Amino acid sequence: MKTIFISGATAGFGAAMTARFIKNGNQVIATGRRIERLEELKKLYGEKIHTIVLDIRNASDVEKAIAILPTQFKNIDVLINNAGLALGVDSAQNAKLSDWETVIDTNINGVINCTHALLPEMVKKNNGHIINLGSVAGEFPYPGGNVYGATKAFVHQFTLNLKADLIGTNVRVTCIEPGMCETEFSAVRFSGDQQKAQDVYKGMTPLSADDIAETIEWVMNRPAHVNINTISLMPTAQAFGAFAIDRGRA
Ligand code: NDP
Ligand code: 8X3
Repeated sequence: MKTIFISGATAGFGAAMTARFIKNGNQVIATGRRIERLEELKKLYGEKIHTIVLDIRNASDVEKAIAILPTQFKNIDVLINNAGLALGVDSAQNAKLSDWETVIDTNINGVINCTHALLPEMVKKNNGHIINLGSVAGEFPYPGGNVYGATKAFVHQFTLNLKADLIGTNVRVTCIEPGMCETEFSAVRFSGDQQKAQDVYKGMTPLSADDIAETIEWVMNRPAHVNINTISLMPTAQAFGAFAIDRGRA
């Protein structure tokens, strides 16, 4: 039985992980900003879950929430830095600065806030696993990916740099880097426009949130001497494109 802290358990990957991990005998600290969704999770999972209304962008709120965990949930085995978002697909020259700031604040500051709050205790007890949600967008550029992809490149490199620092301990670190997966991600990216969000997955089979949860469960349950550094996965129906060439102005 593991105690697993999940940022962003109110939707998508986080909700799928919560369901799968509890079903398979673990307990979960589920966090997110939407209180009504957290209340639903509490109703569903009872004593197996501790819910916290938490905006991971706020470092002192993160620290406080961890400091006052109930005894049953204090001994955290796994931190899953899952909460994150993209806003828009505008070209960099047309993007809103406030959107970029929100994405950086969530995908970078949120990850370092949770990591900073939980890592020292993992090192002290010489046991723990930090699993970060990167993206194929952190490796492969695409139009409109600008700051979102850059934050995921941060997550990738931060994971590997943690691994470098953690040599000599039993603390493990992993970056999971999915491609297209149908969750609320696109609805958030398109500011609630459900039609645009659905069109992203039209005519193809995307990954499901449970595909990601199952992969993370596998990573988490490797023997203690095995560290999975990164996993990149995408739908069979997704692939890479050719370079774009500007031929109009020669
Ligand atoms: P969803 O939009 O379905 O879920 C995102 C979760 O993050 C929600 O639970 C949301 O909860 C939480 N969240 C967002 N901002 C904050 C915040 N400031 N503080 C706390 N929680 C927050 O997206 P996915 O499940 O698809 O995405 C999960 C992760 O996977 C993200 O990091 C995303 O970038 C990454 N990813 C997604 C892919 C996809 O195609 N879906 C592919 C590759 C990576 P609430 O709103 O209640 O706070
Ligand atoms: C989300 C996947 O391809 O929309 O990280 O950027 S993608």
